[in-house]
Amino acid sequence: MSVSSDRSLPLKDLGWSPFFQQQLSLEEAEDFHPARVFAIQRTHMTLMTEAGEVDVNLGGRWFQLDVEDRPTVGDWVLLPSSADSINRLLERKSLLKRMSAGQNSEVQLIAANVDTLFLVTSCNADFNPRRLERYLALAYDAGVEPVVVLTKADLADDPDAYVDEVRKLKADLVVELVNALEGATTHSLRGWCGPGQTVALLGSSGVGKSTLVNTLATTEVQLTQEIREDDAKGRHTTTHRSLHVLPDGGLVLDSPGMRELAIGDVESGVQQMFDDVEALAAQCRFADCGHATEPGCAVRAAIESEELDEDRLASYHKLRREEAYNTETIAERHARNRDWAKMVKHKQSLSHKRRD
Ligand SMILES: Nc1nc2c(ncn2[C@@H]2O[C@H](COP(=O)(O)OP(=O)(O)OP(=O)(O)O)[C@@H](O)[C@H]2O)c(=O)[nH]1
Ligand SMILES: [Mg+2]
Ligand SMILES: [Zn+2]
Repeated sequence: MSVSSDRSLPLKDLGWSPFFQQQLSLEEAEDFHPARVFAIQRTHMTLMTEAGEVDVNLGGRWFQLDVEDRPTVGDWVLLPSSADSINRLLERKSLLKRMSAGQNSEVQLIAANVDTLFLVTSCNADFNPRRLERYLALAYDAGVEPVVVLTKADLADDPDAYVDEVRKLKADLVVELVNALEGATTHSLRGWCGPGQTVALLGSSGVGKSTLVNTLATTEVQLTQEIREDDAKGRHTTTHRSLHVLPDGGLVLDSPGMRELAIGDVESGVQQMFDDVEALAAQCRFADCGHATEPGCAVRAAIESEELDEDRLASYHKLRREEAYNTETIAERHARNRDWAKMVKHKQSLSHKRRD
């Protein structure tokens, strides 16, 4: 095991807390070192321990497990003193996940044990309230506090108009307007970056996630690149997720820009995002009201009185449908895997019997 000890930190500054400590047996506490996953590239993992950085290989057995049972960035794992592979994964405080894009969509883990999610979007063509709703549903479902960070305030004619748009999405939503290149304007973000606190940055390519990480770290830890001039789109500069320790404590997780965010298995997140619509729906005359042409529909009434936005209702329907569809797909796949595992076991026991 090779440990580079130039950056050693007490465990609690890496986010360790009683929640994790109490998961260890007495033997485990003696024989293993807790380590936090700082980056994963294919089978190569960069871990941070009290003694410094450790590189290990993620053995093949992990890839036979369900996606959710494999380590992801931000996870805590146990590392034996002698070996160069990890022993086990500790239970997570929070887990951010999405569905992969495309036909055969699968759950993908984004990050574990995150305290705050910076939803980064810029005051230009990237800005999209409907997309923000998806990101917010993801955060609410994981029980992670979302903060909408609007970058490139310095380039916009009327940056406050963007803040107003975000505030319409949900009452009490925290919004911060920054120039990610400038330390002074990002000062407001430091409140979420105290020692041992983990902040993850998510958003499209080119919005300034890595720029923000560099400014918060006060040094260039991540590569950044100019966006395309014609359509303001980024160039997918960051290619894998990684955690970074800030000089004043706090950990930030930079991630590659997302092309689209498909959601699944986040029903409660969608409900929390649209709790205003859900409250109206509870007043409809029919419990199974589709909020279309039914009499006594409180949702339609709210649209007519302009208390509720038509776009917001459409968005609610769309996210609910997508969420339900993907959740069902996940459940079906789990059932299929279970059946398959049963079949394999059965065949194995038959061949054992034959040998006996
Ligand atoms: N003027 C200004 N430029 C910014 C701001 N934030 C980011 N930029 C610029 O936007 C470009 C893209 O920034 P990055 O930090 O590489 O974007 P990213 O979100 O990390 O992009 P990916 O890694 O591709 O996902 C760079 O040229 C930055 O200098 C800002 O607040 N103001
Ligand atoms: Mg980047
Ligand atoms: Zn209704």
